[in-house]
Amino acid sequence: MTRRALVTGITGQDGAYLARFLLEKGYDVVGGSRASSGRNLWRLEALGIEREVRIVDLELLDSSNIVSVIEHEQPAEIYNLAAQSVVSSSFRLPVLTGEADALGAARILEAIRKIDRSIRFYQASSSEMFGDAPESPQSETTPFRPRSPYGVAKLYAHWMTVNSRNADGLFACSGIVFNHESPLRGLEFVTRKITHGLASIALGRGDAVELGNLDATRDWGFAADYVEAVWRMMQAERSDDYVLATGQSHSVRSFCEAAAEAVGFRLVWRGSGTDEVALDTKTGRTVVRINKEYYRANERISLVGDATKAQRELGWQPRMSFADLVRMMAEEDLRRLRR
Ligand code: NAP
Ligand code: G4F
Repeated sequence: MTRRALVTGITGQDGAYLARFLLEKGYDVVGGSRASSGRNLWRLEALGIEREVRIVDLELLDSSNIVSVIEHEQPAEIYNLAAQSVVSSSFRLPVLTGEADALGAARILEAIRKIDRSIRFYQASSSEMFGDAPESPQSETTPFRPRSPYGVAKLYAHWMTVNSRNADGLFACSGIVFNHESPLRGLEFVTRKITHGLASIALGRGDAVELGNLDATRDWGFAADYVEAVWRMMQAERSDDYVLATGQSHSVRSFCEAAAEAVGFRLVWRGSGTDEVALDTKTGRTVVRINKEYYRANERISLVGDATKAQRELGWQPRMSFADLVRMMAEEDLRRLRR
């Protein structure tokens, strides 16, 4: 019989890649999307799968809606990817972020407990839960010290997932996932902001890209690699938690340099602090400048993951390198902008 999966957050980056992956595995994919945001299907369209998934109204803030979707669809697996996922916004919207990212997961777990305890559950947890971590790299045993309302909300959902497994016996797993990017990444995140911004300048449109902390580092992988690990977690004999990461960290500055090269610029940095700028050596044009608005309060700079457990137990390793990821994103932005 065809296995049915319910993917919350289907309109997001990971929702689109996971839906494509599950369809390739022969799943019947039901995608949850909140009606209130106007159903933006561009990512599913970009992957050519918008007609292959069935979209249902699913709002994380509404328990009764969650219960009726699960009762009606009877999925074998639920992947909870929906979230207010922008860390900087969570400082301005701490309560909404908690409602969606913390209580949203709790609402789904409660519904599973009441409707059908055999439904498998995946929670999209985040490396932001580590926050001011006492060690680097971070693994499943690293203590959590979140430094943003987003990290705090995700930590609640993570512990509810762990508790549902340990206290209630549900199959509930959590991916403690480090940053993963793609051409389908939202423009509010730094990687796509850079590739889209530099591609626009290269095509003669747009002004310098304005960024915050250039020396912030992240462990950046490719989103399509990560959804495979998520699926593997859900097929395991027993549920558990896994860090998903590349183990390599790069700075925002080096992301800029790689993206600039992919669109035909060569960068030279001038000045310091908030006066620092990047010029293209060929044209002398300023292509990156600093805007204090994008500096983040409370940020711990070095987050890098140790995914040894996922490699050992799930046989998973990310495939795409940092250089290939940046080039692919920049080239895809050039292609889209030319169209
Ligand atoms: P994304 O592109 O921002 O997608 C988020 C999805 O959640 C969108 O489909 C959005 O729907 C939906 N959503 C937001 N609020 C909702 C609500 N109240 N009810 C129902 N749906 C709601 O995020 P992503 O990058 O794909 O990430 C997927 C998940 O992994 C998120 O939970 C994120 O926090 C987590 N995560 C991501 C990363 C990463 O690097 N990408 C790393 C660690 C963890 P609309 O289209 O209606 O806005
Ligand atoms: O791209 P970002 O906004 O991603 P962030 O905050 O790490 O969050 C993403 O990854 C998390 C995994 O740990 C997810 F849980 C979360 O949902 C989301 O997908 O920022 C990356 C880094 C930060 O250090 C930030 O301070 O880039 C730095 N940065 C510098 N200038 C900037 C900018 N970030 C953004 N968004 N915009 C800037 O102009």
